[in-house]
Amino acid sequence: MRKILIANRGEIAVRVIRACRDMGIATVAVYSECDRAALHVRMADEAWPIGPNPPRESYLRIDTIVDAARKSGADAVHPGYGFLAENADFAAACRDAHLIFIGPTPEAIALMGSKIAARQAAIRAGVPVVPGTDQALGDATTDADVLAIAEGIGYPLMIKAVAGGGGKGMRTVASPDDLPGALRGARSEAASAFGDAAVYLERRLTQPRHIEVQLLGDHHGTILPFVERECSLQRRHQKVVEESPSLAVTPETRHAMTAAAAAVARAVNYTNAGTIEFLLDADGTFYFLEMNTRLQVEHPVTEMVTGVDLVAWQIRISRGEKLTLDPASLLTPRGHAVECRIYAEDPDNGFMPSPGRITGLRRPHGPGVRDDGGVDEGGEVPIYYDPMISKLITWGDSRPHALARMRRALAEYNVRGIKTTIPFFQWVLSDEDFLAARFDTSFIDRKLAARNGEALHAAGDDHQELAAIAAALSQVLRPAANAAPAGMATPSRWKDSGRMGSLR
Ligand code: MV4
Repeated sequence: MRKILIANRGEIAVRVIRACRDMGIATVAVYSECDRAALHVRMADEAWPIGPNPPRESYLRIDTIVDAARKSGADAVHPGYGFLAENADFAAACRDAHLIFIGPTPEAIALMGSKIAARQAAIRAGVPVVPGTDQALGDATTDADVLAIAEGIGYPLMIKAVAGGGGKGMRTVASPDDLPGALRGARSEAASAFGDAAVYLERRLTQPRHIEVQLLGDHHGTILPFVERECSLQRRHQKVVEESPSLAVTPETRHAMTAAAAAVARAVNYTNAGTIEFLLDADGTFYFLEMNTRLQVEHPVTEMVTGVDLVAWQIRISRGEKLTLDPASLLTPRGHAVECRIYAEDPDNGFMPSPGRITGLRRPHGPGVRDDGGVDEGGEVPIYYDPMISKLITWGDSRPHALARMRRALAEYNVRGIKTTIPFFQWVLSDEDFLAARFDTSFIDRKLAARNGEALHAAGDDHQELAAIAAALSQVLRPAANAAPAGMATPSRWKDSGRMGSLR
């Protein structure tokens, strides 16, 4: 494998380019019109235009992207996450064009794309699922049928789209009275979002944690699970903070949950990187939820506690190499890692997108800090795509250590020209329930509701501004005390001065 086309943009395209460079593989970027000068384009060895800004006309164009791969002489395609990453037709189109799709087979993508088929695979593997329907409820199922099925499951329950996932098209139903209306709403939403009106029912767990297990599968029958990620902190079904390991997972639960995840993957002959999502109840019981057949946004926290480069392994697996990782070490976290997804959004204004030019950018560095960014200073955050500008990940030898480093890194982070969710994370990272790891999937909504719209204060920004003003004023007001010694005022003399030398 000599050249890989990355069918994506932003930080994940940059992440994949970095893995390719580490491995001596050439890279091809693709870009829409507004992305022609984007960071991923400038970092790749070559770049091909794929159309206008709307995703449907560029990053979702299977034909154009496969064409770019062929013309550029790429041997393989990495889809990143989002866009075409879980599109079985794209994976098949790559295969048909003799391009290696760096991900699972089209069959595995299609199978797990049906959330009912995924549930059935889990049941076959002997893995617990939330009580619910094991058949899709199509248009032919009447309200009376559904009410009868619901009676057997119990309330509250959830209506979920068979073709959905990630919370899209979900409805909670508290009582039989609400069922017909919710059913109609869920079906029409599913039909317009996924082109498939089929739904299914699940008993709703009230305050579960959202825990997931990363795994890798090679083409020689080996499937290896990794220590879990805790992803309970979500807003509108978007994860905001992730960490590994989870403080809610005991060694016994870890053992059972990772074995269950591997069993589900084995039941569908899964290859490449994938993630099994579970709900974890307060009593320690866990239930299979769904499988994501892609590399996930939050993969770095797993990399930080296991030392494994997941993207590099995706590439090796797709070249036919065997997984030679030590299974036990993947289940034994070294320290603790946490990730904050930095968005170009205004947390004081309902998390409204805040697109525009990044006029100033200081990124955090130092021990235990990793910043997976997708934009540079001077770069634009377009309105057309997900406004995540960076993922900030910190590592420490304990959870408090990782969190202290996250607070340090967030304070160093300085983004000018657009609003970001950094103040929101500073607030979350000062919450005593969060610090004690006392949370579930309702945490963010509850805390935001309790806050009642009170502004999040961007303390870091103000301090920096004040410090700059103070420094300038001290120069103006006390010229004698701060003046350079005589003869050092001209730039040429300054450059050669002994004082400058001592600063080097
Ligand atoms: C659930 C659930 C409770 N009970 N299913 C949301 C994302 C998608 N992957 C599945 N999700 C959930 N499914 C049952 N049977 C809770 C979630 C859930 C959630 C629900 C409401 C608000 C925030 C949430 C965060 C994570 C998971």
